[in-house]
Amino acid sequence: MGYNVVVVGATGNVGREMLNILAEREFPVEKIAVLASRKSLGTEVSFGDKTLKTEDLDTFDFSGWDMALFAVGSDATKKYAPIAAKAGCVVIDNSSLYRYDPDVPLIVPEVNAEAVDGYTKKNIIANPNCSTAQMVVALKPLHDRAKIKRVVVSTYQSVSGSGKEAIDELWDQTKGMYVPGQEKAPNVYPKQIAFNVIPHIDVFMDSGDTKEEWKMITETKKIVDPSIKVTATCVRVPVFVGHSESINIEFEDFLDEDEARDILREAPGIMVIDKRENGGYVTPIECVGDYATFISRIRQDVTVENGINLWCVSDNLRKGAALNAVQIAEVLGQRCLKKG
Ligand code: 2RA
Repeated sequence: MGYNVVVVGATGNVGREMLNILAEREFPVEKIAVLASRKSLGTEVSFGDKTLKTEDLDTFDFSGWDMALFAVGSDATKKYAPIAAKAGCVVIDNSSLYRYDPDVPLIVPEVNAEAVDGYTKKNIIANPNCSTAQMVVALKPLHDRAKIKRVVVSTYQSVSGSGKEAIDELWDQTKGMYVPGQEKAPNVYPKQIAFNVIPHIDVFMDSGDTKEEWKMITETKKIVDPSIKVTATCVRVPVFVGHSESINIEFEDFLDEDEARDILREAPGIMVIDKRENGGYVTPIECVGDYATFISRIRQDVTVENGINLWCVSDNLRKGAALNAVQIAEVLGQRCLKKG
């Protein structure tokens, strides 16, 4: 006896990865429906060895369906998630719409799986921002051992975080640098992304932070511990898939780098690759398609009493979005929607 699962936004990068991961992890699916907007109606998408035809989100009846993984923007989520939730279908939402709602659990299963139980308030569970997800997987085991006071994070985020158009822009701009007459002006981003980096993701806020930086701060507090002080600088880099982060952590108590490395080695969802030699660390190209949050460059920060620096890399379409959503579905099924 499996679950009746809907994937909303099945033709996008994240929606397709959700289907791939549901199949890879052999999630117990009784029935599956793949939905898209009218413009993508009938598009075929893969689910394991099956090919599914997308149905119309606008007319879909969510009654009788157990859970819906939403991989659409906030506007579509705002319109359709309440319809699904009201029909008794639990929504697992990848947009930012519900993340900050006190009545909606914001979940990274390796960190706060038990908070899934709170889904009943709105029949909605929120998936965190991709750059938050990989960071809190690394922070949680260290916080449990030596209570984190402050985090300073700089991100190096791939263009797939902005969607397919951004991937095409990086490709075309890079090609255009070598082929006269094929230059590609910035469109998705305000400045050229090929051979460049852009210290601006999402919109600017009055504080001078961008919304992406605000998300990392706010979501880390909600998922791990509201007492943790976080400051972030989020940067777009010319990488197709895979977000990287340089994370500086200050603790209440002293934590030795070797003990930190041992803790991370044992922590769920983490792969430590940390050798102080050429190539003894992970780069984004190597994380693509993997489930793990990779940690390298673990070392004492001797400029403060109790500091550690580390390097964190993960596939932003997987742990940063689709994998985390499927893991939430697994926890929801195991904890709350037991079948047969
Ligand atoms: C980005 N985190 O990387 C944002 C949304 N996926 O663009």
